[in-house]
Amino acid sequence: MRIQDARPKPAIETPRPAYNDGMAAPPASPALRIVHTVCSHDCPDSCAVLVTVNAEGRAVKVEGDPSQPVTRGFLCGKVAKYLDRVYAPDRVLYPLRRKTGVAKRPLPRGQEHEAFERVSWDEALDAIAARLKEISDRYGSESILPYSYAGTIGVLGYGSMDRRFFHRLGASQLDRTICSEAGGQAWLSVYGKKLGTPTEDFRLAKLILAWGANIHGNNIHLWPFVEEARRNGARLIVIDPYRTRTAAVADWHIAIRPGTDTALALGMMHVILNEALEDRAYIAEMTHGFERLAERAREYTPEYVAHLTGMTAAEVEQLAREYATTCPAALRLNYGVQRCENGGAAVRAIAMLPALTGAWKDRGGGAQLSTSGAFQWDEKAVRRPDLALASPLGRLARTVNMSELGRALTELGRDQKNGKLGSERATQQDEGPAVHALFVYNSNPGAIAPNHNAVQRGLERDDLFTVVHDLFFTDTTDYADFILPATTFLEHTDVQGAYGHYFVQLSKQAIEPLGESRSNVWLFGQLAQRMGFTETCFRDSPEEIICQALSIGADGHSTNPNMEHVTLEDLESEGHIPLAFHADPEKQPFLPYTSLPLATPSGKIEFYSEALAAAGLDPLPAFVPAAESRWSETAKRYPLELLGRKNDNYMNSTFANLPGHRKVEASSCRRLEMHPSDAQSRGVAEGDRVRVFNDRGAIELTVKLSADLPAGVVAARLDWAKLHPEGVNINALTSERLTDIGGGPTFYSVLVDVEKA
Ligand SMILES: Nc1nc2c(c(=O)[nH]1)N[C@H]1C(S)=C(S)[C@@H](COP(=O)(O)OP(=O)(O)OC[C@H]3O[C@@H](n4cnc5c(=O)[nH]c(N)nc54)[C@H](O)[C@@H]3O)O[C@H]1N2
Ligand SMILES: Nc1nc2c(c(=O)[nH]1)N[C@H]1C(S)=C(S)[C@@H](COP(=O)(O)OP(=O)(O)OC[C@H]3O[C@@H](n4cnc5c(=O)[nH]c(N)nc54)[C@H](O)[C@@H]3O)O[C@H]1N2
Ligand code: SF4
Ligand SMILES: [Mo]
Repeated sequence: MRIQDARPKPAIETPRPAYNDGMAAPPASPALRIVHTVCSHDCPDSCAVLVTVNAEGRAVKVEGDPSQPVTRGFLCGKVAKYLDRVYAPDRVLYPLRRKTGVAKRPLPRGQEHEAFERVSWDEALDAIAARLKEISDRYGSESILPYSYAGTIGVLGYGSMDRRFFHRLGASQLDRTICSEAGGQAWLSVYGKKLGTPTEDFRLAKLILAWGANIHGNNIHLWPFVEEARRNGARLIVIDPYRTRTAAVADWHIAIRPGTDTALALGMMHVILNEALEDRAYIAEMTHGFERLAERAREYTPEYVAHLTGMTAAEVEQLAREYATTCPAALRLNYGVQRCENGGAAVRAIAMLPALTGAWKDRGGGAQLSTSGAFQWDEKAVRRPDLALASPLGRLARTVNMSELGRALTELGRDQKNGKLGSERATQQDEGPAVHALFVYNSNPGAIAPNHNAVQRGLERDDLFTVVHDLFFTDTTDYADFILPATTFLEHTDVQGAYGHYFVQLSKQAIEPLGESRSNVWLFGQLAQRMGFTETCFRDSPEEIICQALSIGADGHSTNPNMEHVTLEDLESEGHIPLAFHADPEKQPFLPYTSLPLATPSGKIEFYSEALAAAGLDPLPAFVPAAESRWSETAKRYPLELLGRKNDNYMNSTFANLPGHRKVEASSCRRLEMHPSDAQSRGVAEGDRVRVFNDRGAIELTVKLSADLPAGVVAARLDWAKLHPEGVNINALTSERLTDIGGGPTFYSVLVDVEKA
């Protein structure tokens, strides 16, 4: 895949330690080699990982690349122990088929092998292809549903050959909303593109506002920059109902009530405008709809906002003043706030703050939700939606919202009258066949999907043909007809951007796939051929798809925006290359949203969105209490708001099976954190076993009294269901209700009650 670099190299230098040529320190022994890979887990940091491989081809060490300016030579606790995952004794290393007559039920850990038998890849692929053909012929190709998310966020692993395969097959399309769609769509409605303050520039801020952002747990490579800023006098304010490790070390932790962020942001605007702290010139030049926003903000007096959020009016005022008068002010908004029913409006309102104060103008100011919009891969070439025309449908298939998997598996195609499956974005998903085949990869819906009991009822259907491609026996493989072994990022090649920095990175295969494990690209290429798909794109190698993603031109350079200086050869030798606008931040800092036009309908920052109005939504942000919140009818029966949060030492459900990782989270995973006042009123004490329940399900947990969250709010952690005695996890309580914008899940708008078990 070496491509000659014809053009002179542009003067782009990534900071490198003096001892090397952009890669790692020289290996200690000549028998060792060091390979540049990229951590492909669903994390904003996308770390550059150097893998040391010994003469036998075994990876013996992983470390953060010191020459990558965001990775800075360290890895998080999860991936520092990565060889535990790669070489885990319980990895699934060959294809497995369900034994005849064995029902689909949760299997106790360690007993999975009894339900499955080993088969060869040939047998597995032939049988799967035959079954998919049969199902497509009998029920229509849309009765096949792929289900994938972010097991890997590499461009190839996340969505390339798989998308080609399912488009050509005519399978239902999956609306991948499970994580960030509400916030993502909300941000786009304001700014048109997902760009943000460069991570490295946070060190220049004088105020850092972490809003629904657990930096310590979920975004650790931002932390050194926060620390540097604080050493230079910056204050850190954290807005999170839960006292995270980040909140615990902040200068000010605002334990806001869940789902009330829209009110707080509008209240801040109220104060800012009342005290004339806005940046009139920036607003006039760069924004659209200011007057109407100002009118809306007038309703949100500090007193009203205090009543909603649980803060005092004086605190709302102080926060607004501090934010608007400190310069540079950097906002780290993460996706925590948009996992509530009102989450889209919340992200819109918060995103508008730096536009109101002009904070974007200062280096080290502005905001970051995601940087992903800067990476403009050639998605059409990689995913080939045009192949849908060659499918039996002759068009793009219907779309099914992944946040409603339970309904999709149990209701779709059965009762045409049952409400809308899948948000305002859905097109035809109320129509069409029931799901008869489910193909899961890059995801563990048995653990991570909302309304676990509905999902489980769906997965248990004996008329559902289920294939799962993963590395372990997960909560989902228990229901599979076939389990196929997948690779880790050490075992395949990929190219990757990031949603928390501005570097393009190449992840080179460091070791041979373990056992008979195979990458996503290989799997779907093989299956396509067994299905008789003759298009040559199904035989593309990973290297060829990387070239397509980068749109490598005749001269060897990428033709993607901001990647024109990137060649494969440079990527191979350097591992990571900054996007063009981030090549020399000292000389040319990147200040997003400081010049026009933007990619919004008006070309400006949209306080007021005609597009939302046209979609029948409120064109301005407004606080609307969630159907499951302390203000709703349901609260009379289930008065506690539940936060079913992530673990600092897992990645959603990933890593939960590894003893070393589990040890660190063991105590938090089966715990219900509860304010002492809520415990007292229920006669519950520290260490008691309690039943946490609502109409959808129940789970038993052990009480930990905690003043780390407001009264009326309880918290627990996401875990594998099968590691609990009753085979459920916290998603037994969450619902398939969708967010106001984007059709996202509402993991953090959940009401429950608690009683002694
Ligand atoms: N260690 C670790 N790192 C991860 C992950 C992981 O599971 N573990 N997951 C990865 C994934 S998938 C993602 S999407 C990213 C981003 O992850 P984030 O979006 O940062 O993740 P969360 O932990 O869901 O939410 C952040 C914080 O929001 C808080 N929160 C909940 N409800 C509200 C609310 O109504 N208002 C406010 N202000 N805060 C609220 C939560 O208590 C939490 O501390 O992290 C990634 N990184
Ligand atoms: N209660 C609650 N539920 C949540 C959340 C929450 O905060 N609370 N967070 C939500 C969020 S933000 C997200 S993003 C989702 C995450 O949902 P998922 O993306 O499903 O996340 P994981 O649990 O990490 O599962 C990923 C699976 O992919 C597998 N995998 C890894 N690499 C590969 C590969 O190369 N190929 C294949 N075939 N498989 C691979 C892993 O082994 C793992 O089993 O969960 C959501 N669910
Ligand atoms: S999970 Fe995140 S912080 Fe950890 S190594 Fe991967 S990219 Fe880096
Ligand atoms: Mo996520």
